[in-house]
Amino acid sequence: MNLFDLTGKVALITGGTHGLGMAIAKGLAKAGATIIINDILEEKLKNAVGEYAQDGIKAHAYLFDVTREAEVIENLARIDKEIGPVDILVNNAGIIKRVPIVDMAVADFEEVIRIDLVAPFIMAKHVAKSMIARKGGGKIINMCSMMSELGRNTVSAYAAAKGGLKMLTKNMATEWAKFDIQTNGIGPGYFATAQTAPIRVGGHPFNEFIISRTPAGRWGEPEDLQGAAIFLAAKASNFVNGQILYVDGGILATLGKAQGEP
Ligand code: NAP
Ligand code: GCO
Repeated sequence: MNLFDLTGKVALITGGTHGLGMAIAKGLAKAGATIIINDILEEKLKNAVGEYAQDGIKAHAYLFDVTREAEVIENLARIDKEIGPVDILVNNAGIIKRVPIVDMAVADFEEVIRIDLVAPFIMAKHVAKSMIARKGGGKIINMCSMMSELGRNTVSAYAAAKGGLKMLTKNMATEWAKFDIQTNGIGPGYFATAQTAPIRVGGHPFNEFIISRTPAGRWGEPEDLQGAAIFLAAKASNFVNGQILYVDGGILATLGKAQGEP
């Protein structure tokens, strides 16, 4: 249905060299978008372009750090010239550090905030500026998290960033909706990627905890996010603003079940 057709649209997915970003980029490509990815490591970009090509997708790769505003401005200008203006921005790049608050170095806390909250601000600020100037509207999708709503031991910096990103999403929506720019978030539950591998594989007890805490009874697979991403990137969501669409297998819907409960 053309409500979900992205043909002719240019989509920039930050950190789209693997994990959720790559799955989202492949989904947007399937819907017709031209795909642009970025990363901070040349090698990862090169490998990713090859992986996209195996799926018949031409991924345009740009090497820059989303936390450095000068690099963002320079590369957005290059993208404009070489590919075309960005119609869809997915603020996907992110890190996590799992350290109890009392043991966490301030520098580590600040690094997580910089990449997971300040960088989406920098990226969206400059993409929206261009969208407003072109009077063509656009779509901005911020990768939120269960930690936009819930706390968990050892992820204070990440939760502060993702909670902030939820509210930043609402503010972006407030300021930019009048320019026909829809800003929303996707809130994944627990997904099987490199980021969660340390708490999921090798018999880690958190694996069973998540399976029991998730009504769907499993970890998310990156492809589970493609439908939500296409919806929020397409005409179908033109009157949706400032919403966080949780794709979590039901985690946020339930208190969970007691030991031994069916
Ligand atoms: P991931 O496997 O760790 O991938 C994160 C990506 O961001 C990597 O490609 C990484 O590049 C890139 N990146 C990090 N810092 C960057 C920077 N300064 N500039 C440019 N790129 C940078 O994470 P994921 O699991 O796919 O998650 C993707 C997003 O979804 C993150 O925002 C994460 O917080 C969020 N999320 C994940 C889950 C989950 O369960 N996995 C759930 C909810 C939300 P390098 O590999 O080169 O460092
Ligand atoms: C953690 C996980 C989570 C997931 C995700 C959940 O340590 O709790 O890494 O933070 O990445 O954000 O939605």
